[in-house]
Amino acid sequence: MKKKTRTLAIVLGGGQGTRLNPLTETRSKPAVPIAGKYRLVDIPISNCINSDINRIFVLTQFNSASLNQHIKNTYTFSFFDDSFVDVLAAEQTPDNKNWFQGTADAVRQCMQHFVNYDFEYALILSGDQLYQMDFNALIDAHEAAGADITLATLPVNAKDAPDFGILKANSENIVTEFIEKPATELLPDWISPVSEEMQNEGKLYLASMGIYVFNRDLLIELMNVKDTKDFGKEIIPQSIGRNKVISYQYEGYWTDIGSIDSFYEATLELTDDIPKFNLFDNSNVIYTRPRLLPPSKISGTILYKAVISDGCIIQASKIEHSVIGIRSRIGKDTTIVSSYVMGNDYYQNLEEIDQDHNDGKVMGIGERCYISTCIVDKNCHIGNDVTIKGGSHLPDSNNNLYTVKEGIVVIKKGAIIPNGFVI
Ligand code: ADQ
Ligand code: ADP
Repeated sequence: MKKKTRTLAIVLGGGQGTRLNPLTETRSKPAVPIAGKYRLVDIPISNCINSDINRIFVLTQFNSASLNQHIKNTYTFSFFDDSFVDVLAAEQTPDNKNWFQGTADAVRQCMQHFVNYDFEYALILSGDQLYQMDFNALIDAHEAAGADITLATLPVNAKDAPDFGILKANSENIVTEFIEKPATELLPDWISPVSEEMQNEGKLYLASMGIYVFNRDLLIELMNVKDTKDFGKEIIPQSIGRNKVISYQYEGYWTDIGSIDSFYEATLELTDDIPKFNLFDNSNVIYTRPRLLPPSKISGTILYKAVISDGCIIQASKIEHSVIGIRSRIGKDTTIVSSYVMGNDYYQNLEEIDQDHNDGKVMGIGERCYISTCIVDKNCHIGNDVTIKGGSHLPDSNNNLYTVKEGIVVIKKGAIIPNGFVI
């Protein structure tokens, strides 16, 4: 089969998305804005496109206007091409009243759509990971090994291991044992022979990245067994020994961004001089919606380790170690430190700004504010003289304006924070 048609990609776009709340309170997880101008779903889709895999389904628990709009306006292929990116949302049917019960159940419920396509391998991807990977190398390895299932894997340390599926493989990379999210006290039994470099970094455990290649017929067979819900908890461990399951060890940068703190950390790492996730890589472009925004206009601002997206109007005094999203407006004498400001979906016109100015609620961030360790969701109206100081001194909390998780303050989408407000 031609390389182009041998693979069908399935992106697991998210369960309830509770770990990313409140960012997923009003939108589906794949639509969460990342790195100033992208959406989470752009990462796995871009990796597919960069690997010449152009038939992609995104499975999501609930549909949102912004997800559909984003996919429709971004991934339009030629009329003569069979490429597509399609969103499949959990749907209630006469036989099925349930939402997706887990990752395998999501694939099972959508299997009727997949089997209409010609493919040899199904590439199953997570929707909440930041990485740049050549999936063709993964599929070539799967093919060369004559595998039934291949898991992408990478070495992790003892602190991270309990969050992952951990496996052991023999000298031919055949997976011999697998345990989903082992308790810390079980870890001594799960040490793998890893390279000297990984040993020096304390990364002694081989983790599943939640990226799977399945042979078509096997996937159809496994999905016919109705009582399995999850790949990590059931399908993968049950396949060891029964099917040829291979480990494909990945060496590059990869991180999970499924929780507020990992999302925040991975976003701010983009401000490093040489970030591990490279947005400036010619051969690994991250695609997103072309918005034709004007260049950003910045006046009187000291910028230090700042990533500024298109279409911003910034008069702040200082922006440090922060990512500023599209169409952001930031007023005079404001300081922003270690924060991600997602930006706005549209511009207010001058009359609206004048009106809102009198009410102290212009969309964007006002004057003389101090904002640190914070994620500001889209379309927020942050007044003048507002102080938001996130940090470990703040206990976890939630109200209609903001949430605090592990010291990170998340201002909810569209929140109106009045003049002089202090967090
Ligand atoms: P987790 O990431 O904890 O572990 P899970 O919560 O099942 O597993 O999520 C995997 C992906 O599927 C995520 O992108 C998630 O958003 C999505 N997803 C979850 N439930 C879904 C649903 N009902 N419908 C649609 N999408 C859904 C998994 C593996 C581990 C592995 C880690 C690596 O189980 O073995 O180590 O991924 O991150
Ligand atoms: P998100 O997932 O980021 O919360 P939305 O569902 O709010 O996104 O949709 C965002 C899109 O809606 C943007 O692309 C923007 O073009 C459009 N949009 C939202 N609000 C407005 C508005 N008041 N005026 C014009 N366009 C808007």
